[in-house]
Amino acid sequence: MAIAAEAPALTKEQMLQMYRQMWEIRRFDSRALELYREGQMRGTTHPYIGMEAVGVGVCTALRNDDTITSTHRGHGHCIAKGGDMKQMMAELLGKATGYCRGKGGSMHIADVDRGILGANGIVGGGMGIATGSALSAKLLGTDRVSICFFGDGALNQGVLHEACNLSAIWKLPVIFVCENNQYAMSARADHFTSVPDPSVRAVAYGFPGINVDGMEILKVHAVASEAIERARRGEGPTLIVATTYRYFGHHVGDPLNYRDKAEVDEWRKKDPIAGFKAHLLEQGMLDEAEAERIEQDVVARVEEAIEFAKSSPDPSRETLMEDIYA
Ligand SMILES: Cc1ncc(C[n+]2csc(CCOP(=O)(O)OP(=O)(O)O)c2C)c(N)n1
Ligand SMILES: [Mg+2]
Repeated sequence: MAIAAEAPALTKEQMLQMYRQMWEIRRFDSRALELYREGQMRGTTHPYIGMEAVGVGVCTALRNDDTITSTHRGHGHCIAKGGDMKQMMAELLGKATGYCRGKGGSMHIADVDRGILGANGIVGGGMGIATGSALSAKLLGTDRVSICFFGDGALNQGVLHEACNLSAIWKLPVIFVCENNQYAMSARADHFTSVPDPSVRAVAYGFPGINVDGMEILKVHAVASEAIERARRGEGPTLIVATTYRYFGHHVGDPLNYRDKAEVDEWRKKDPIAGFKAHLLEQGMLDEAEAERIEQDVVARVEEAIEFAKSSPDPSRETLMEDIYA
């Protein structure tokens, strides 16, 4: 699939919102790591830091009624789709005001009213759900689309084959977005996937596949917009592979003994937030003072979310058996 010659026009307001959201994700996950290390959070957390351009680039092209399925590394997708940082942080701290009333933690955050069908601790777990959501959109006669975010580590889950084939046959409005951060836990993608660019697999299903630089938000947005419009027109799925990188370990306790610092430093030079800021400055859409104001505002909003979470009550004993499905 060729990238549209002309990327869809984004207003200054939309561009600044994208910039702000990338900062929100980075700050939220940085603080989540700290809270975990301070012993204030149980479970674990998987930071999305470094990958912000993918979630925000894709979700900016969506409507509120469009749906997304997410992964174990889901905070970025949730913020990008309009999730509430206070309820997210409360969930991370196990509080009754959290998205799952404190019983789900980092990997189960969902907000159906905003089309966020849930993070998922099962690698590849969102694929069937996203395809089902697209099927419902079609059966109901809506033009809503469904995004399935997944990692390179999920590329070889059998359900991906089933989801791709079925959605192609039925021309379902689903876009498979592989976030290829090149590692699944400590395993390098080239150790477990036979092709260097997995987007070529789309050929086997008869729909478009494209690889995009996942560190460049405008490129991600352009490719996602085209795939989304195609799906809305009833022309079926697209596979997007966004090449990206996670700056930190797989999760908070990762010893990171499988990649060297030089590699990380190379990727950090392509930082998605710094790159987009440079673009906005060059275009005259942002100046240093405004950038500073946005960053400080984001810092304050994340601290508010933490305060909200800390001051919220724990779930009560009486609710122990509520919301239990299995
Ligand atoms: C079905 C299943 N198998 C294995 C795991 C353990 N596991 C959790 S995350 C992960 C790696 C996922 O890598 P990737 O999909 O590339 O996502 P990333 O962590 O890089 O964002 C694995 C193997 C799991 N949660 N579910
Ligand atoms: Mg990965």
